[in-house]
Amino acid sequence: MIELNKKEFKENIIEYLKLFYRKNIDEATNQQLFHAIAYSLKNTIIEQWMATHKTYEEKDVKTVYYLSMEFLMGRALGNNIINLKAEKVVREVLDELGIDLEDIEEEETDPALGNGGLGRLAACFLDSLSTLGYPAYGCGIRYKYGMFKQKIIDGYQVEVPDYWLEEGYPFEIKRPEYAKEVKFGGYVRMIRDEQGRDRFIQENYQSVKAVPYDIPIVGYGNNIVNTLRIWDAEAINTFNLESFDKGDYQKAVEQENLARIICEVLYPNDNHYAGKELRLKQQYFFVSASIQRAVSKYMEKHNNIKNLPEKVCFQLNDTHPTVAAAELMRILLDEYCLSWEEAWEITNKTCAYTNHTIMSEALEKWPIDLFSRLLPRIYQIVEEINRRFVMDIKKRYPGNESKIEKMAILYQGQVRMANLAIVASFSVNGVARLHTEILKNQELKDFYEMYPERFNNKTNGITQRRFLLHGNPLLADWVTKKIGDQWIVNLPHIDKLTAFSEDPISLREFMDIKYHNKKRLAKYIKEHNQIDIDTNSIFDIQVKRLHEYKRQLLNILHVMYLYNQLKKNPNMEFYPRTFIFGAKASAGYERAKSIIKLINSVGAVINEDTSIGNKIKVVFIENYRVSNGELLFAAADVSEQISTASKEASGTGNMKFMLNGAITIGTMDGANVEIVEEVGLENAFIFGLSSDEVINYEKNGGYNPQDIYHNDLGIKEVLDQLINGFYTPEKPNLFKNIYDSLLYSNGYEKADPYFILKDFRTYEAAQKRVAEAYLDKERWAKSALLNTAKCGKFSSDRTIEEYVQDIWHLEKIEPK
Ligand code: KOT
Repeated sequence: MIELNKKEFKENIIEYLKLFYRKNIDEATNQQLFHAIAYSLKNTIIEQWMATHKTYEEKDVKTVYYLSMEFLMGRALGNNIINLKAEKVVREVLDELGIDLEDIEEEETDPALGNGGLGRLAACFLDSLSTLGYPAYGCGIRYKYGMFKQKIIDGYQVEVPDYWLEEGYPFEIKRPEYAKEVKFGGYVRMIRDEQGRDRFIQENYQSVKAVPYDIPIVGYGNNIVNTLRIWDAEAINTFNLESFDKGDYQKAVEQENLARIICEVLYPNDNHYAGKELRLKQQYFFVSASIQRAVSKYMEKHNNIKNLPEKVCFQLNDTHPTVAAAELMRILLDEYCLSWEEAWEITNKTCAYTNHTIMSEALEKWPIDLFSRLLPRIYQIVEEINRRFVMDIKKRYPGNESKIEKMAILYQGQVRMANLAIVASFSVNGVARLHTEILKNQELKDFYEMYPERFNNKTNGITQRRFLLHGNPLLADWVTKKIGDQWIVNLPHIDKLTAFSEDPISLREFMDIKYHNKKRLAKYIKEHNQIDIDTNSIFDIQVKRLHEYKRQLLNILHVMYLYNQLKKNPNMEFYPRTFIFGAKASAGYERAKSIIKLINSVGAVINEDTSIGNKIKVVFIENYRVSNGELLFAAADVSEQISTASKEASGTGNMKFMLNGAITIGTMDGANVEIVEEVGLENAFIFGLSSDEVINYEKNGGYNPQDIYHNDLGIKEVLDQLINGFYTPEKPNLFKNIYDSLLYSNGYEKADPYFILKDFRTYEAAQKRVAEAYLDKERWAKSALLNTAKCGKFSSDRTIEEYVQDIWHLEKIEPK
C-alpha cells in the first residue's frame, strides 16, 4: 500500500509554494495553496498510478476504453483525498499549517467537460472502475472551454465562457510521446501494391496532431489508479518558411486553424443534435486518436491483431463516438491489410454501444455530403458496411422495403449513427429497465427482432463516494457510526439502516443532520441570492438541465397555482415550502431560456410578497454544477423527478437525492420505476400518465389541452397569468411563447407536447400528499431514512459490475 506520508506531504507543500510562487505559507493566496496541496497529493497518486500500470502490463490485462464526448468530473482535490483515504493526514497537516481544507477546495474550478447526466455518468463510471480494480481508460476531449458558466442577470440566463485551464490544472500530465496524427478531408486514391492488393491512400488531406493529457482516477483505498485521457489538438509542423516556396502556405495556415478550433469548446446541447461540422470533426478527432493509440498499445505486447477483442473493448457512450467502428475497420483494412470479413469480425467483437435517449431531436443523422467530404475514407467504409447490411436485411426480409427504410445506415442522404452503432456492435444497452424495454419494443424494434442477443439493460448508478461521503459528511459519518463503513465500497450494505427506521432517536438524529445540511444550503443561498429562506420549510428541489421534457414548467406553474390559492385565502392550511431550481439551458434553446426567466420572474414577485407570510419562496440557483449539486442533494426534503413518462431514459439526479434521504415526487419514468420498486410506493409520491399512455397519445396525434384550459379555472388562471403581465407588467407578452406552446400546435409540434396540462391535477394532488405527509414528522423521517437505506441498487459500482459481467469481461485486479 502506497500511502500519503504526513511528513513528506507537509514538506512538499512548503517546498512547492517556494518553487512555484516564491512564497512562504503565510504569504500564499488560497489559490496558490490549492496548487501546492494538489501537487503534493499528486506525488502519492503518481506512485500508485505507476504501480497500477506495471501490474496491468505484467498481467497483460483486458482493458475497456470508455469513449465519450463528455466527462463531467467536478472538482478533483476533495475526491482524491477521500479516495486515497488521506483525509485524516491531510486535515492534520493543514491544521498545523493553519489552513482550512474547505476553503482550499473552493479554489478549484469544476472541470465541466460535460453537459449533464451523460457526462456525469461517465465520471461516476470511472470512479467505480478504479474502485473495483478494473483496467480502464476514459477517452475524451480536452476542451479549452467546458460547459459555460451561467449568470442570471435580471432573471435571464447569460452564458459566460468557462476557461477552466486559466490557472493550470494540477492533476493532468501531458504525454506528447503518445501523440497521433488525425487526417481530415482530401480524397482517397486506390493503388495496387507489390503483392497485388488494393490499397487506399488518403491524399491532399489536412491533419492535426492529437496530443493526450492524462488525469489520474484514484480508486477508493485500493492503490489502483486508472486514467482519463483527454486529447488536445496541435498543429502539425509544416508551417515553416519553405512553405512559401512550395505554394502550400494556404494549407499550412488552414491546418493551424483546424488545430486551434477543434478542441475549443464543448457543444452545450443536452439531448439535442445540432448537425455542426465542427462537432463531427471533434468526434473523429478524439475517436481516431484513441483507437490508434489503443491498437498500437495492444501491438506493443502482442503479435496477432486478430486477437484484439481478447484484450480491448470500446464502449461507445451514445452515438457520439460511433465513427470508432469505421475507424477501427480502416486501421485493420488499410494498415493491417486484413480482409473485410476478418476486419469486420474483430470490429464487431470489440465495439459495444450504449443508448441514452429516445428523444428524436437527439438522433445523430449526418448529411452524407458533409460526412464524405470530411471523412472520405471512413465514408467509403460506412458505405460498404451499409451495402452488406442491406443485403442481410434483404435476405432476411425479401421484398420488404420498409425494413430497409427503417434500418439502413445510409438513407435519404443521411448517415444514421444509431443504426451504424447497432450494426457494428456486439452489445446494445439502454440505461434503465423501462428505457431498454421501450428500445426493444418501440424505437429499435426492428433491430431487436434482427439481433435479439445484442440487447441488454444496464440501469445507471452513481458513486456514493462523491455524493454521500464527500458531499454529505455529516450523514456519511452517521451511517458509518450506525452500520460500519462497508457501504462505501458496497452500497447494498446501507440497507442495514432499515433496522433504525422505527427508532425515534435515530430518526431524530437523521433529521437533525438534514436540518444542518439545510442550514448549510440556506447560507449558500443567502450569499448567492440574497434571499432568506426558512430552514423549517420543506426544501423542494429540482436541479437538472433545462429541457421541456423534464418539465420544470409543470413545477413553476404549480407554484403559481399555489400562490394564487394563498393570495385568495391567506389563512388556509399551508406548510411553508421553498422551491429551489437549478438548470442551464442550451444557449440557442429559446423556450428553455424563457422558462428560466419565468421561474425568476415568479420568484421575484412571490419572494417580495409579505402578504403570504413567507410561506412560499422560489430560489433559482445560478450556475448549477457538480460542486453546488453536492450541497443541494444533501439538503433536499423533496426530489422533483417529473419528466413526461417515456422521455427520461434513466435520470441519475433522482438517485443522488435518494441517497441523501430526499423523497421523490415523480412520474413512472426512467429509473424512477426502479427507485419506487426498491423503496416502496408508500415512500414516494408518484403521479401522472404512464409511459404506455403517453406513447399511445403520441401515436394518435396527441390530446387536446384546450378542454382542460376551458374547464379547469385554476389552470386557466395560471395560464392567463403568462399573457396578462401578472409577473412582468412591463412586458406582458414575455411568456406568450410558453402559453402558446401549451395550447396551440404549430407546424412542428402538437399542443402541449409534454402533457403538462394533462398531468397538472395529478401533480397537484401528489404535492398535496407531500404537504400532508410532512406534518407527521416521524413518518416523514422514516420515509426519508428508508430512501437512504434502500438505494443500494443505485451505486455505479453495481452498474459497472454488470457491464463487466455481461459486456467487457475484465479481470479484477486485487489491491496490493
Ligand atoms: C444526447 C445528445 C447530446 C448530449 C447529451 C445527450 C444525452 C444525455 N442523451 N441522454 N442523456 C442523458 O443520459 C443520462 C445518462 O444515461 C440519463 O440518465 C438521462 O436520462 C439522459 O437524458
